[in-house]
Amino acid sequence: MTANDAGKTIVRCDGALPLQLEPLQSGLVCQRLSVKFHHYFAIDSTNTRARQLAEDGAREGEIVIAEQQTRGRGRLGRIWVSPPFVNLYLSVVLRPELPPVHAPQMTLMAAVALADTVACFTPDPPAIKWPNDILVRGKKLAGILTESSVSAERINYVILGIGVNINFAHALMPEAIRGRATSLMECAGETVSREAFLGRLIQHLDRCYGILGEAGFDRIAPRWEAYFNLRGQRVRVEMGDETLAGVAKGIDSNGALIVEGERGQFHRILAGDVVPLTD
Ligand code: BT5
Repeated sequence: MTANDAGKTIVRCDGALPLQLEPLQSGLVCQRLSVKFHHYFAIDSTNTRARQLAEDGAREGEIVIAEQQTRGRGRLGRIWVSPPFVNLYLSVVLRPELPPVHAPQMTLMAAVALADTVACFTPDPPAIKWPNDILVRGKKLAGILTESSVSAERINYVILGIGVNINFAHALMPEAIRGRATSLMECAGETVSREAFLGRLIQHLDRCYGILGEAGFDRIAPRWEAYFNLRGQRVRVEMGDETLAGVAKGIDSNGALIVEGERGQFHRILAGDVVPLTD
């Protein structure tokens, strides 16, 4: 286990233990990912560290994982709340042989793997909110932050950042997210082993990534659509200063969201936040 300097200042939660990664790693059987963990007690952001490793030549399947993040990131400079020892914060280095235009498919592939894993641990079915949220009972349980380095013809690397609330008690969530967030423990009514979840997640990622590489996105898309519960519903899409309203139709072959506008025109959304409309 490696621990950076920041790790020395961490405050241990009551009875909380660091992840036991050695036994987990020896039990993993992966086809595509040759898993290697870089384990930190505390780090600013696992995505930032994974980027540095990828720039330095890290191999596909190297995973930065931390017990706590001091500057966990969401999209567009948002914060990912990352308290110590209760959740999972990890970033996987991938080097897909895909044209850059297909980079967004990686987020959707990861969302399927994550939803498949969540489904093993909670009685309530997970849903995917395009493009990167996993919801249970309408509340956010996990998020994905994908960051890519691309050149004109190829993807150099993709950092797949995943945050999952595992044993995050509702009462301990900051007020800003309490009304909209949940955790596996809150859904399942009991604590969940972080190692068990991580092991399943890596197996599902290995499988979905293999399918994407060998059979293409056409095999992943129906799995994604099965978790997408906003098809046919009126939504508002917020894209920075721009907003549009319409009916969510599903995704296209590159993972863009298709929304039918008020006058019947179709919009391809590449990035944004989707808000269901009830009226
Ligand atoms: C995301 O962004 O959902 C991507 C989250 C990715 C986090 C992982 S952790 C490992 C890796 N390293 C990083 O630094 N990041 C990745 P977005 O869709 O922009 O959602 C961010 C919003 O989710 C925030 O503005 C809050 O409203 C909410 N949020 C923040 N922390 C949360 C939490 N722990 N659980 C549920 N919701 C949260």
